Amino acid sequence: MSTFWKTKIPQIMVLFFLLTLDFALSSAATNNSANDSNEKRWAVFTGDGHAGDCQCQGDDLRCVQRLGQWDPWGEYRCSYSHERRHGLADKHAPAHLMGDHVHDQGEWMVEYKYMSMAMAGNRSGTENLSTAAAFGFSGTNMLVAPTNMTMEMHMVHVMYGLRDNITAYLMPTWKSLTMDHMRNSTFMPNPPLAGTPFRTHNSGFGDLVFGALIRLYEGCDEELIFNLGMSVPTGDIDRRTTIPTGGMMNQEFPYPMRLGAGTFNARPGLTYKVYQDHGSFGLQYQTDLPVGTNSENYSVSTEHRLNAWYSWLPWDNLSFSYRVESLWKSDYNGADPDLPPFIISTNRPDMRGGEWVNFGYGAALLVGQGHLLNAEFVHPVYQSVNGIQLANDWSLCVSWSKAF
Ligand SMILES: [Cu+2]
Repeated sequence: MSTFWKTKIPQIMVLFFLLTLDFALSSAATNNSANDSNEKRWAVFTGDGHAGDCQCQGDDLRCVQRLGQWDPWGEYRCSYSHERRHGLADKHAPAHLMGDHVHDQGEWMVEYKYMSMAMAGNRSGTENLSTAAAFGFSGTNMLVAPTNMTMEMHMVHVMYGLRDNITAYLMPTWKSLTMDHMRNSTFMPNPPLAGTPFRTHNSGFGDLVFGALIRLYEGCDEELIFNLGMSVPTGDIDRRTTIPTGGMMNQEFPYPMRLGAGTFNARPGLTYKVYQDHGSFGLQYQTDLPVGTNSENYSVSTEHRLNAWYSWLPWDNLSFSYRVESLWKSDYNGADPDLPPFIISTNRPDMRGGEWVNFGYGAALLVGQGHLLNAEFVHPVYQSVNGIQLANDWSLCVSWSKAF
């Protein structure tokens, strides 16, 4: 078997596990609701003691109202109406994702999202390395090795329904990047600093993300949404710092400390969601593809993300999600001539790519008049990086949103 497929095995197994789990949960729920499960699925349930749970509207076969009481397993919830879905806590995908839902014509949504991602320690392939071992590794980190990094992002996400099936969105981003380093004991530019740590920081506007979400298909309890997304290079890639050399030299920030891609990126994606009586299930394929080369003669990683998640909805206003993500990133193309590759590994365009499998645990809460609070914690369970890079440790995303 080729090494390509060998490295894909954990991802494929995990996705298969999640699909199996979802079908098991969904068939268990169908069995629980016993009588008329067929009718219920197609939303013409008018039945028995729970008859008041649903009212159906003419021929469109969608439940528009649930008059039920406390219903911890959601067995009698009607999940088919998109109007109805707006009142449920799992109406959005887990917090780290976007492009998963559309709005009705004329409806606005405003969201504030905060993400913090931590990277800790050096890694090559699937092996962790000490800082001592990172110095000089593969002809880089000769002067300095990175040790930790934090990437914070503040995002304002505005959506507007142009048509019932077409929603436009705009998302300006603000980035705050912090990296810790250790100077090699043979550090030359400013010898008194040899063997000492230092921290660099860079913050400002990142790239501006916008696009349109086009619902290609809507069934009674499922929908398929295409994301015609892109980004424009509003993030600065030319900033400089004198901190590494203690003021001796003014150098450009290395690749991961830059605020944007420097290129226009295409960000097409596809999301499929299934609404069940007790929750919802989603699959998403999302890309980030730089177009051409930026002013510094390189282009950032092409990214492919495959996500599967399940949101369990024990109550209308509270849901819990479990998510699996497979992420593939290429190395950078080209190279910025201002970044000497031997100094530090973050100056190496051929040490940017890799493969990650992440698990995410989320919760969403609807409070007041439709305020949705969404939070998710993510950690990697598998990561294989090209060359030597900092290892991902964890990521947290929280958001507030409201549609009106
Ligand atoms: Cu929205």
